[in-house]
Amino acid sequence: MAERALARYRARMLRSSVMVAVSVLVLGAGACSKDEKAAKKAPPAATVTTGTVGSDGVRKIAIEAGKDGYVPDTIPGKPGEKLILSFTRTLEGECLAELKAPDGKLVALPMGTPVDVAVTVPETGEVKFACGMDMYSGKIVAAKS
Ligand SMILES: [Cu+2]
Repeated sequence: MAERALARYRARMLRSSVMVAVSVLVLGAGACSKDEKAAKKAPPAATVTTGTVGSDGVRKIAIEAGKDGYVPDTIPGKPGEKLILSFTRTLEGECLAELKAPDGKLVALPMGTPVDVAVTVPETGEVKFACGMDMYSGKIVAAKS
C-alpha cells in the first residue's frame, strides 16, 4: 500500500521534472530564435547612396512598411536633393495603410503595391513621415557635407 503510494509519488515527481525540463527547453529555444531574428532584423543603415538613380538623376529608395515599421526609417540625402521614396506595405491592418507624407498629405498604401512619394531633402535638419496614426515614423535627414 505504502509502496504503491511511493511509486505514484515518484511518478508524479518525475513527470513534473520532465515538465520543468521541457519548459526550460522551450524558453531556451524561444530566446535563441528571438536573438537570431533580432540579428537578422537589424537592417543596414541607409546612406546617401542607398537606392537606385534613375535616368532623370532622381534617386529612388525602396521602403518597406511592415511589421518592423518603416525599413529603412532614416534616409540621409544631400541638402536639396530630390528623392523618390517607394513605399511598399507588407503588413495587413489599418495602421500602415495610410502614410502621412513629408508634405503632410495622406497617401493610401495598398498591400504589396509600391507607392512613390516625392520629397526634397531639407537644407538642414530632417523631415518626417509617419503612419496615419503616428505610431510608426521615419525621416529624411540632411547629410552634413
Ligand atoms: Cu499606425
